[in-house]
Amino acid sequence: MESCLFAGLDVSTQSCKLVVLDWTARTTVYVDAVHYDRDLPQYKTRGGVIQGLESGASESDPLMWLEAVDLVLDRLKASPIPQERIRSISVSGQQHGLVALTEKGDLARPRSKLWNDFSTTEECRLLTEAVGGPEAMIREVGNSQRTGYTAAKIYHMKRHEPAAYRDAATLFLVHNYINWHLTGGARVMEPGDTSGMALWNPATGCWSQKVIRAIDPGLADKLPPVRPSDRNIGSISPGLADRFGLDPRCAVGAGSGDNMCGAVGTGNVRPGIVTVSLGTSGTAYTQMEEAFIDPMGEIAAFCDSTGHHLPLLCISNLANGYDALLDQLNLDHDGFGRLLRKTPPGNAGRVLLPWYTGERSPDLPLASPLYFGFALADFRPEVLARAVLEGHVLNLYEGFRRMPVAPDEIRLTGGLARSDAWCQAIADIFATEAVPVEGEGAALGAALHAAWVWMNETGETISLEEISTPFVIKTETRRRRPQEHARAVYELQRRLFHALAQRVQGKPGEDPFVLREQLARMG
Ligand code: XUL
Repeated sequence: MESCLFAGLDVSTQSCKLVVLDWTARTTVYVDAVHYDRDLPQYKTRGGVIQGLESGASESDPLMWLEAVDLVLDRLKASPIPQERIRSISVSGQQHGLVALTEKGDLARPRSKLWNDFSTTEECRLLTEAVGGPEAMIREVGNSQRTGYTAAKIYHMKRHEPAAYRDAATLFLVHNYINWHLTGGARVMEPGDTSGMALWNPATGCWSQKVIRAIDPGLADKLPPVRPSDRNIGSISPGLADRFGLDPRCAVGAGSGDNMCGAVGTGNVRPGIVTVSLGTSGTAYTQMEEAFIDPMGEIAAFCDSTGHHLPLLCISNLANGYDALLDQLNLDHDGFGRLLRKTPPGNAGRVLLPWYTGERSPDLPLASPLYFGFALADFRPEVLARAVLEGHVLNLYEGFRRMPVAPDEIRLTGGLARSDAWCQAIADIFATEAVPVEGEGAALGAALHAAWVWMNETGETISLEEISTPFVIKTETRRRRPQEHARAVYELQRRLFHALAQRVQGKPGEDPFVLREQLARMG
């Protein structure tokens, strides 16, 4: 039987990944990635981000993403995969990044402010004030205004770069821009990624007129229509079909944000399942039928890419501290694991709040890291190694406590899920079994989503769960359980982290010095 292929692209912060799956053989047949720093050195990025910008800014050149997509498709064409049999392709993209296009399709602003840009605190404050305060904002868009989200980025452009704002005919997000490129012109959005703009209400499915008016009444004309996620938005443009040897009938699915696609790629397509993504950012999410609105706005009220909801926690510091440590000590994952064994769980009361460059959750754009309990004898690599790992995972757990779900296991995805030390730390600190899911979660999810939409549109009614089951494989040999002997230590360490986070923010809580003392005695 002739194979029936589907493709998923994930345009993330550091790379552009491509996964091709063969539905007929029920297997993934191709995986490739273009790393911006290494493969596109002309953009001079570090971790995919332009260097030397003003403090707090995190930006990339959208043309770099298009070049990465073209390169990865070029390499596919040169591979033995019969790319002309790809029926449909879907795109996953890093969330929240703003792309501004002119009527003609040029970039109105040559750079895109990314999800981890912290330069829009003033705009967040002004918008929140204009709508009537934090609670009113959460009622309005389901979310608080955070620097990571897109509304404040639009307002920043309007305030500081009025000419670019005026020239922008369309304001949309990273994956929408790639869709525009693939289709040769479609300017449409879908609920998953749109809900991350803090400009569109995930519960009502409408743009917020109040936030639009606060930015600029004319903004409404620059926002594309929001179409359902479970539809194709067009087909590949004739030019690209010809260039990459694709079938001109190859459909382009609506795609979504990387977390929405990561949910699909880890089989998180019904309520009760939790995925933790350990990538450049750290996220935790679960599917729900109804919108979950956190009165504090810490848990984001996002939509998923299947017509449901995806409450999500995001911390913006995750790989950065760990990568910097590996770099400085010249270590790989295994070397890090060996170093870790020289210190006890709980690090004898030393705790790191790893807020290296601001932090999304808690909402502290100006945050810097805090090393607590480090004594004179503690300037040692092994002590730092444990502090970095436990600090990142505790920070993720601190936000996760507000998630409306109590899972039996946590599914892990993202680059750091390849490290056993990380899997064990998640199991211990979350006090829940943790199991990595094979493959490239978001890109695989995009490919599965493409297959689901295409089959449903061509008359074959099939559930996403049915489609994903053969492809979503848990790596059982790497499943980690909470270590019994360390349970009490981690319980105390979680309390210590919480107490410190509260105190730094001027909120009430336990005395961190007392907790540290108790923990040191246990260690
Ligand atoms: C989620 C978020 C990040 C990016 C990373 O809200 O900002 O997870 O999507 O690509």
